[in-house]
Amino acid sequence: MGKLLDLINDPGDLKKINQSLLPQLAQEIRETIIETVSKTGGHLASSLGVVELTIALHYVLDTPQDKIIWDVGHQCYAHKLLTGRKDRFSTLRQHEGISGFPSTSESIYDVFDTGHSGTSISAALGMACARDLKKLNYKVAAVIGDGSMTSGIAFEALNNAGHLKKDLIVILNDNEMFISPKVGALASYLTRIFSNPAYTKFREEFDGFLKSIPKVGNKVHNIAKRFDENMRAIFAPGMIFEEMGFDYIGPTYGHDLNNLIKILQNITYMKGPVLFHIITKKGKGYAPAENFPVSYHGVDKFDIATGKVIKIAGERPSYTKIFSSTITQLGKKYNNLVAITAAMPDGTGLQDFANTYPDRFFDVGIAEQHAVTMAAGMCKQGLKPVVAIYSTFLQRAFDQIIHDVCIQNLPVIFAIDRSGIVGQDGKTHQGIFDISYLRLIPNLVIMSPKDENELRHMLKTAIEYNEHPVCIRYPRAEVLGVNMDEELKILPIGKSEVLKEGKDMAIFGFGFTVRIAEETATVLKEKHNISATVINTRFVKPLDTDLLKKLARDIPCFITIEENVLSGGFGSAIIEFLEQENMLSQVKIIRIGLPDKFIEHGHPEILRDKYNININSIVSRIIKKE
Ligand SMILES: Cc1ncc(C[n+]2csc(CCOP(=O)(O)OP(=O)(O)O)c2C)c(N)n1
Repeated sequence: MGKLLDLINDPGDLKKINQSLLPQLAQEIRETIIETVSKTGGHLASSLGVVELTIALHYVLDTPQDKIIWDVGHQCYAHKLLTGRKDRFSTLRQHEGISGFPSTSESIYDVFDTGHSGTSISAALGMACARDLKKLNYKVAAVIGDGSMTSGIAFEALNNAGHLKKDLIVILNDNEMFISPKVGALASYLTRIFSNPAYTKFREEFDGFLKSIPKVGNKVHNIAKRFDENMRAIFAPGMIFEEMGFDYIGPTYGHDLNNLIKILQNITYMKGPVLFHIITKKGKGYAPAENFPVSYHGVDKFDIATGKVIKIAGERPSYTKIFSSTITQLGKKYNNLVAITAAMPDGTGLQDFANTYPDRFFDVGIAEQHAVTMAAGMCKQGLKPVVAIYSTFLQRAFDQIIHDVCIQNLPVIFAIDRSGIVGQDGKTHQGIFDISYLRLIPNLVIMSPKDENELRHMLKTAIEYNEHPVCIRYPRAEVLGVNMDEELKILPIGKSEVLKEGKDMAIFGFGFTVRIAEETATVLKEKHNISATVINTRFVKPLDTDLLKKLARDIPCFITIEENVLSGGFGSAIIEFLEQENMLSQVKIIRIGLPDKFIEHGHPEILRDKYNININSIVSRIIKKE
């Protein structure tokens, strides 16, 4: 027999398939996802966990008129396969291929762009409000994981939705995992609900009752609801969602297609906001992902038979790894050093610190805003907090950085990983705005290391420095493989390092781009006999103003290279300074950086080539003096 998936070009085709065959379709979808991700890398475990849910939703709802919003969106692979993208699925996350996240520019079935946790309920509620005001008639469903439900914005949306009473379906996909094992009181609460045997038995019976109800309108549902409310009062403690104004259905096993379809069909007849709580297995159907969901949350290319990630020979460790070993080492000497992560102990490299100093490690859930303000509180009372958050997710905490840390000038340390181009995760994940959004904040010190050795010195410097909050920005990249100093040094704040002297131009790199600056200078010398001074800028704030003034007097042309948008970036900082000193007219400035647009997904080297952050294009721009 041919494949069922071959018959499906859109959800209309899915509806033509006999319900009894849907488990086979689920199997085919799983195989396709595993096969593809083994070649492209991607978010495997989360996508495998929602295959049945995805089929059931498209089977029951009438998409794209009805709207499904995937929270984070990393679990959307089955959705992509069912909505016209199976032929391009092999291009997943590749440059000019399909995105690894829902993308409204890619398909009418992707109704909202997502990538950051917790936005789905707000967006869904907004669509429900628009529907009602425009007197239209469609259903809106938000699919949100138990991890993303810990985001502040998700609570804000639940609170508002319970009050507005719009028809809205929220599906809580509870796999008891975030990227790492679940944390927080809400997660424990959800576990209590479904691990209470009396309640579980009651729920099974109630689910059976609910799915046996024919589609006859509200009357039976009202009876069912009253019955449910009474029983719930006996069996379920708290009922947080009911108290917030939702009808709560569940917990239901999320891999039984018939059950899911029947319950979803009935939910579509319910009025007001409904929260459908399903229990799924992260990585479902692929043993390595089921057994090691953390490693298979986001995975590189792997061998399907063994589950082993295919390592590139000679690969060096990442900057994250160096940050990890250094903070763990420094934790020994500084016993007021504490580390905070927003649900990413592995991604940020804090897991070793957590294992070594469990009392001084805090995983706050997907709650970047809270992480920053909590760090401010800790700092105020004499601790030295390091908040490790990826550049893109720190955007969430912009106000907390200003209002809670910088106004009070608290010496919190921000370890900002994955700054610059991150690659395959694309526009929602690029770390290309942080120089701009941080540089404008008074009191903040912003530094970036030229290599892994300097990263270690910067961490030590930041810990010893108590005058201002400090940001250390480093890339998602393997390290350069330089020699490591035995002794960690304290670097002078606001001082750059001149790596090479030349008279024709000054090339400034910041962090990752210092290497590019050095290599550009070498090519300029060898091929064009241009001699360049090369500067490891180290600090974008405060700038090394003495050095800048001296260079502006002696050298006619400055080149700045950054992996950040040009608007508000580090080249702009230099222009602003020279303008303030009335020196701008003395220097020709060429800024290399990213344009005023969102940068798509693709391998970082492809993106660097496309956006001209590579040696050849920089050299040719310099020669043309553009
Ligand atoms: C604001 C924000 N912080 C961090 C992340 C990184 N992140 C991606 S998925 C994820 C865990 C999500 O857990 P859950 O919602 O339970 O989904 P699951 O992967 O378990 O299906 C995290 C922390 C993010 N996408 N957005």
